[in-house]
Formats: sequence, C-alpha cells, structure tokens
Amino acid sequence: MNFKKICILGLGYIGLPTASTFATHGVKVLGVDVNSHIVETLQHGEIHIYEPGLRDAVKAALNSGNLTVSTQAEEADGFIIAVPTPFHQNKYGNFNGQEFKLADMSAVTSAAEAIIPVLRKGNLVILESTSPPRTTLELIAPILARSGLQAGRDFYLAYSPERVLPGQILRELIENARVVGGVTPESAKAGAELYSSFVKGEIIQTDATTAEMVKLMENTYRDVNIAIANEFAHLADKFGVDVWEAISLANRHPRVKILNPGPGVGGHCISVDPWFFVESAPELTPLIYTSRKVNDTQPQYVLKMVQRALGSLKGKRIAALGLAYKPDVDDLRESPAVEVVHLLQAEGAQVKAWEPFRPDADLEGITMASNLDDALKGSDAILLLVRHAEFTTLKPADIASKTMGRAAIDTVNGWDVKEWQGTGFTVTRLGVGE
Ligand code: SAJ
Repeated sequence: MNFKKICILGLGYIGLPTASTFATHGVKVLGVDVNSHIVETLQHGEIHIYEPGLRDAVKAALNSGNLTVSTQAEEADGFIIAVPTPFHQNKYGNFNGQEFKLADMSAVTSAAEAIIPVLRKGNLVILESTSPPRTTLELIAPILARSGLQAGRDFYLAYSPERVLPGQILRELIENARVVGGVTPESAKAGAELYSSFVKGEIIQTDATTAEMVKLMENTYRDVNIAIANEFAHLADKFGVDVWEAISLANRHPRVKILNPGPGVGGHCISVDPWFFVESAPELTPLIYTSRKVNDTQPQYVLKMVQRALGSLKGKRIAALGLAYKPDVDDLRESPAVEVVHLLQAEGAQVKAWEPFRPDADLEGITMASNLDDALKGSDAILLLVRHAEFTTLKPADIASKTMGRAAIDTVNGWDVKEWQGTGFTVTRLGVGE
C-alpha cells in the first residue's frame, strides 16, 4: 500500500512522537487532537509535554511541511488512534466482593467515531491505545461499520501496541520490535507496511486479539514482578535485611532478574493495564489482582516507614523530593509519590514538594516548592520519592547547610547511606530492616 497521508488521532505521549516520526520520514501527517489548546500550542511550535528530544523532533516535522495539526480528522490513506485509555474514577467492577477498576474507553470510542465521516474504501485504521482484549473486533469494527464499510472487507483494520518507554520514546519508536495484529492477514500486512516507513526493529504480523493480549501481558508481567520486589522489601524489613543487597545478590543467579521495590507503581500504563485483564476475566486473574493491590498499597507502606522514622507526623515539616511517577520524566499521572504526600498530610505533616520537572504543577492540596532550597527551608526531614538523576547526586553536606533537619528517608535506594550518616543524618531506607 502507498501511504501518502495519514491522520493520527490523539497528540499525547504516543501520538505526538509517532506523528513527528512519520513526518520526518516523509509521510504527510495530520495530527488531530480534540483539545484546541494542544493544537494551538503545536501550531506555535511549542509542545505541551516533556520528553527528551521531542521538541526538536516536532519542530523538524513542522518545518518539513509534512506535519500539520487540527482539531478535525480529514480524509487520509491511514488512521492511527493513539488516545488515552484511563480507568473510570468513580466506577468499579466487583467479583466475589473484590473491587476492580474499569477501563474508560470513551476517548477511543470518540476517536473511532471521528473517523466514520472520512473513512474511504481501501483505508487502513490502526488502534494503538492499550485496550481490553477483543476491543478491535468488538468495539472499533462495529463503530466503523456505521460508515457503511466493513472492516477486513472494505478497509483494513489492525491493532498495534506501542511499547516505548517514557524518557526514551523517540529512540524506541524506531528501534523496538513492533507487533501488528490485523482483523485479517491483509490488514496486518497493510499495518506492517505503514510502520515500515520508520521502524527499524522487526515488524511481526499476527491477529488483532493476540496483539492486544501481547501488550497487556508485557505490562502485567512487569507489574507482577514489581509487586514481588515490593513484597520482598516488606519481608527484608521484618527480618532485618537490606533488600537492595539481597536483590543484587539474588540477581547473580543466571535466571533471576528481580526488579526494584519503591513507593509504588505509577504512570498511565503499568498501574492501569493489568486491570484490563481483571475486568475482562476476574475469575481467571487472582494473581494479577493481588499484584495490583500490593503495588497500589505501597504508598501506605511508605507512610508507615516515615512514621517509624519521625514518630507522630503532626506538625512535622517534610521536604518531599520528586512527584513524577518515575525518574527523569515530568509525568505525574497515577504517581505514587503524589499519593504519599497526600497520606503524610492526612496524618498532620506539613509537606513541601519539589519536582524539578514540573515546578509549577497544580495539584489539589499539595504545596509546591519553587526550588530545592525552598523545600528544605525549616524542614525536619527530607524524603526521597523519585530517583531523578539530580536527586541521587545531591551532596548531604550541601543539604545539611540548608536545613537543621537531620532525618533522611530514602524510598528508592537513591542515596549512599554511609555518606549521609557521615554528615550527621539519620537515614531510613525502604526495605531495610533493623
Ligand atoms: N517501577 C518500580 N520498580 C521497577 C521498575 C519500575 O517500582 O523496578 C515503577 C516506576 O517507578 C513507575 C512504574 O513502575 O512508577 C512504571 O514504570 P516503568 O518504567 O516500569 O514503565 P512505564 O509505565 O514508564 O512504561 C511501560 C513500559 N512497559 C514495560 O516495560 C513492559 C513501556 O515499554 C510501555 O510502552 C509503557 O509501559 C506503555 O506505554 O504501556
């Protein structure tokens, strides 16, 4: 197939890098977003999210003339849906008394509906948004059938998961292997042809539901493995062991690769996607469900740890370092660090949060520091919540000169305990028992 022009619906963390990468590889792209503010920002050559290299990539794409942006879809040879699939905030499923979260597919539904009036015979439609199994067949195909055209007969329809790691999106988009699952083999082939315009990794063709499962399996596998790391941290705490040392020793075994414990699992992927399996088959997913619960309650474990270090939190002033869901990104979605701050405050602590990637973040009930010094001023304790590179290189002597507080609490193994103790700090670390 020859793809002269494609339309990408959703200009977020996946859609925007994908649009600019297609454009810089010679494909005409119309990037579409329902948020007019995002479209205007891009039209002025600015971007609304932080991802290393993205600003330059978008600029190059716009300057090439291949990327244009709009709030409206137009006729094209191919369409890619890359909108978010969060879960409902106030709606839950229930299985044997166990509550589970439910996917909110409204953005995917709206994006598919926006394609109906511009869909033509011979087009290709690809869903990239992470979705519960069978979404392509049972949600997207029927919506698009309202155009009078049938998926697999009149147009090609496929599911292709993105697998890029925030922080490395532009490189991984090109280098990672890509799975393309079609509702027919011809649909998979058409999808593979489209991605071959820039993907250097292997492009593997399969069916749509397999591709949907592949995506969910990848992130669920990671979630379950982080859950066991968190549980090991609880055990190490109980038995007077340093979990970080124990993990590094266990990982010397040739077939063991334990991940890192921490304050919990955040972001819009790993903390969300396993729920799509649970929702689709709660009777078959007790392990996945329990792992989600372990990771979701990890912020409460951090609260207990802080209480152990500081006693009652009433009136205690805490400098919280990092609010992002993981190191060196600006994304605060589902961030366990944010939840930890809320929990500390509920116990009476006065928390000032410093997030260098989002200093102006506007989070209900959270006081943001304007810089590190501001966070430290008058603090009783310094709490490390995210392993941002600039936090791991902090010098305890420098910190000591800016605050009288001498309690350092590390939830991510970011600090050299001896160095901090040597400067007079009492150090409490997640997963390190006494
Ligand atoms: N985390 C830990 N311990 C670890 C690793 C991560 O607690 O050892 C936490 C992080 O701090 C963060 C969360 O887990 O809060 C998720 O971070 P992550 O780096 O594991 O993953 P994401 O959500 O940024 O990106 C994942 C990736 N999937 C896998 O690695 C299987 C990425 O490739 C996917 O494209 C992305 O989800 C997605 O969009 O689905």
